[in-house]
Amino acid sequence: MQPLLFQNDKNLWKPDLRDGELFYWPNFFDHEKATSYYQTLLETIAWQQDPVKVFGKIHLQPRLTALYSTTKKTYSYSNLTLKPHPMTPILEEILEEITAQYPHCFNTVLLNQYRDGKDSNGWHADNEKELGKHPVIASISLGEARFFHLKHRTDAAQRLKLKLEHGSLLVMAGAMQEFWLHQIPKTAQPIGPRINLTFRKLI
Ligand code: MD6
Ligand code: FE
Repeated sequence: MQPLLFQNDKNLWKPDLRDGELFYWPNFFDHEKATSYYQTLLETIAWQQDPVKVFGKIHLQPRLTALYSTTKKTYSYSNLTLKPHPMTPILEEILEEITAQYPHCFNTVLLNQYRDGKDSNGWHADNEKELGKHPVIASISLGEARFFHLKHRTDAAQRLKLKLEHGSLLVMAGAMQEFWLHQIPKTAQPIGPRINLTFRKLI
């Protein structure tokens, strides 16, 4: 582990990475608040499981998703076009808390629900045109902790694994989406659900 810096009473871990910026606050929300958000989101978000095409074959995505936005713009990724739901008060509240820590004009949130260890999210970068050149993405994790893997696209020595804890905030910025890939791998552990919210700015 690299050293911890302190900012606004919350531990910040900021590794010195080549070609990108990553910020991680493990205890962004206290346990009780994180649990309350987790329960509400599990019950109230319009979760869906979308089909995706992988090597020409149609599968269901190995997780549930939902898109919420202050705009009516659609968001396309993995050959999918998602039409957003309007933002809800709880999502607005989480968004305000994030921007108090990391000011940025996020307008859209993509939610993922990993129902158990078999659900996953394969190697990808969030580099869709609608996000602009060097997007800032803020990610909240709730529920079961899962490993998050990062690897540089061309420099095999640059790899990173971190455990995304209940109530944590991760921000990726700078050239991260241009030069790095990330994933949530499957795990054989018998584990419960995890919810992830990634706030973005759709242009
Ligand atoms: C997840 N997160 O944590 C998936 N992408 O379940 C992401 O794919 C992600 O956490 C961009 C920025 C932050 C993220
Ligand atoms: Fe991502």
